[in-house]
Amino acid sequence: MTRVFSGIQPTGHLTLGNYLGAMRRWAEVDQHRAESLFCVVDLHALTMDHDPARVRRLSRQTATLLLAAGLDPDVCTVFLQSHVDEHTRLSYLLECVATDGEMRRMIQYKEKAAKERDRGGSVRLSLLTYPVLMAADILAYGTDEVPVGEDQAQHVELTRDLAVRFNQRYGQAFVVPRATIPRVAARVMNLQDPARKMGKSDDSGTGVVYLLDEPDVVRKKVLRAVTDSGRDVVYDRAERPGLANLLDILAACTGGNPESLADVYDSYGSLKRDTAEAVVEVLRPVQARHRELCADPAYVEGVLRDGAEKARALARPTVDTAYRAIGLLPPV
Ligand code: AQP
Repeated sequence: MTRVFSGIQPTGHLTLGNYLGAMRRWAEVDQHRAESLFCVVDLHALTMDHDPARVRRLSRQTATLLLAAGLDPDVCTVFLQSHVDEHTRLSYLLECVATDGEMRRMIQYKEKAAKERDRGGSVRLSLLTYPVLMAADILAYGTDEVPVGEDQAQHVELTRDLAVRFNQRYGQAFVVPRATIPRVAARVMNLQDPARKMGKSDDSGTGVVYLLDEPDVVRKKVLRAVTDSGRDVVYDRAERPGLANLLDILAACTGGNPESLADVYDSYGSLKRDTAEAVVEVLRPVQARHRELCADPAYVEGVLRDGAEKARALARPTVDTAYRAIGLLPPV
C-alpha cells in the first residue's frame, strides 16, 4: 500500500493556506487511499527565535486542528515529531551525506535567514539544517508520497537527492519519495500582498485568514483584500495576482475552476462577497469540531500517545538499517 507522510509546523496559528494547500487533502483524500502519517513537526519550530510556552501551546493547538480538520486516528497516524527519536537519529546520518552548498541554496532558508537578520537576530544553525531534518521525517517511514503545498516542493526534491545518494553510496536503505502538489490552492497568497505566500508566521494579520478566525473577521479580511487595477474579472496570475488569488481561494472552497469562475463575475465586490462566504462555510465545521475537541484534551493526548507509538514502530527498522549501512556497529 502507498505510504504517505506530511508535516505541519507549530510556528503560528494555522491559516487558510495550510488548510486548502495541505490539511484538507490529507483528510479528504490521502488518509483514505494510503497508509498515512501526519506529524506536528515541533522540532522545526525551534529553528527561529521562539517562546517555549508558545511552542507548547501551538503544538497542542495544531494537533487539535488536524483532528478537527478531519484526520481520523482510526485510519491514519497523528503524532508529534519530538515524541519519536528516530527523526533526529536519522537526521544526523543524512547530514553526513548532505552538503553545505545544498543547504544554502534552499529558498526558504534564504528568506527566513534574511528575515531573522533584518530583525537584528542571528541565524540558528538548525535553520540551515532544517531541510535535512525534514528529509529524515520523510525517509524514516519509507514514504512514497509527500502531499505538500508548492512552497515545500524544493525540500522534497532535496529529500529525493539525499535518499538516492545514500542508497548509491551505502546500499539500499530508503524509498525515494515524491511530492504531490494540489491542482488548486497549491500556493494561497497573502490577501494584502499577493506577491507573498499566506504564511502562519507572517506578521501582517490582516492579509492572513486563520482557521480559528471568527466569521466576521474572515469577511472583513476578504472584503479588504488588495485587488489589482482594472475592472473586469479575469484569471491572470502574472498580471492580476490579487484577483487570481481570490479566484483560486473561491475555486478551492467551492470545488470550481478559477478560469470558469472568472466568467461568472462582473465586479470585484460580488467576487469578494462570495469568496468571503465560501471561506466562512469551509471553516465552519472545522471550528465546530475544534471547540468539541478542546473540551476533551485527554482524547487528543491519547491520540498523540498512540500515534507516537505506531510511528516509532514503523520508523525504527528503516533507521536501524541506515545506521548499519553507513558503517555503525549495532549496540552490544
Ligand atoms: N499559503 C499556502 N498555500 C498553500 N499551501 C501552504 N502551506 C503552507 N502555506 C501555504 C502548506 O501547509 C503545509 C504545512 O506547512 P508548514 O507548517 O510546513 O509550514 P510552511 O510551509 O513554512 O508554511 P507557513 O504556514 O508559511 O509557516 P511559516 O510561516 O512558519 O513558514 C505544507 O504542506 C505547506 O506547503
